[in-house]
Amino acid sequence: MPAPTSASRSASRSGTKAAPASRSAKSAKPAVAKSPAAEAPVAKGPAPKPAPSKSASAKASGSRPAGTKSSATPAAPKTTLTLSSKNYSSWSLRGWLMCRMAGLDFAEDRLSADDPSIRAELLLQSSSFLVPSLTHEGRRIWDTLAIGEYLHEIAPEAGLLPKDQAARAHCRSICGEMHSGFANLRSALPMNIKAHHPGFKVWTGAQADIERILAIWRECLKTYGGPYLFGAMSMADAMYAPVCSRFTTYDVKLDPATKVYCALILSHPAIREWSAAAKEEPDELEELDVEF
Ligand SMILES: N[C@@H](CCC(=O)N[C@@H](CS)C(=O)NCC(=O)O)C(=O)O
Repeated sequence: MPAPTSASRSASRSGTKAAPASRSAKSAKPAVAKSPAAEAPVAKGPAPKPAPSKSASAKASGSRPAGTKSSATPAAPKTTLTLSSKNYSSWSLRGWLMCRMAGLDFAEDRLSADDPSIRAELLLQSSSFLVPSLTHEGRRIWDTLAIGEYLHEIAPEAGLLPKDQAARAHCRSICGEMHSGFANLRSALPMNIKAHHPGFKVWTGAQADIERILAIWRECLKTYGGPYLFGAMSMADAMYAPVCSRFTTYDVKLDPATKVYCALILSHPAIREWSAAAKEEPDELEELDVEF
């Protein structure tokens, strides 16, 4: 079982909460349904199709054809995505964005990491303490890559993975690299949407991670023509979205192509919605709010 992250340890010690203690189970509507490019600085390339499969939306939301008797149609199990702080939890953002891209009709189940009873509940939902964790049709899926792969299976038309086999393999490779790597970037530049540190001094180890990420982006944008990493929006953009937020928070210098890509991601309606909610979060985690 993984040890709690510094964020959760900090929350326990400081008594602050990473998210409201009460659950805010909001119904989430697909935000990627509209053409994201239409509202983004670079408007080319196809928008991801959100059209959820029956399995992904109608069944999940428990909807049934008008006129049918409720007794004849048992309510479908609720679809929920368990998350923690929208300001600090980069993995929550990735999982949430993927669910939106897949057009999933889900409720958010936001848990505070510092309450023992809530942590016990989280443990029931995922065999790790980690978020995000998706509950869909009575199945529990945790770990962001597993969630992304599952969403691709239930809503293949949403394009979380590219159609072309070579591009799909490339996409999985860079998602995997994000999932298992860049530890220096994560620890030195933690996601903190509310914060801004102009002139932030990046240490060498984190700078090497930044260079690698920028090289990945440049290669994708050149190979697939943008505006997203694989042309249309894919799982890879969700995996790297928190990096765009970190680059803004810590004032990381970017070349024109990667700057345009970051602006595209950060101006996406779903990301804007997430960031607005993050900024509304009242609580702060001291360890992640150090003065630089
Ligand atoms: N490999 C996991 C990483 C998830 C992760 O580290 N989540 C953090 C939040 S960003 C977490 O749940 N930490 C435990 C805690 O805060 O108690 C995934 O891909 O989902």
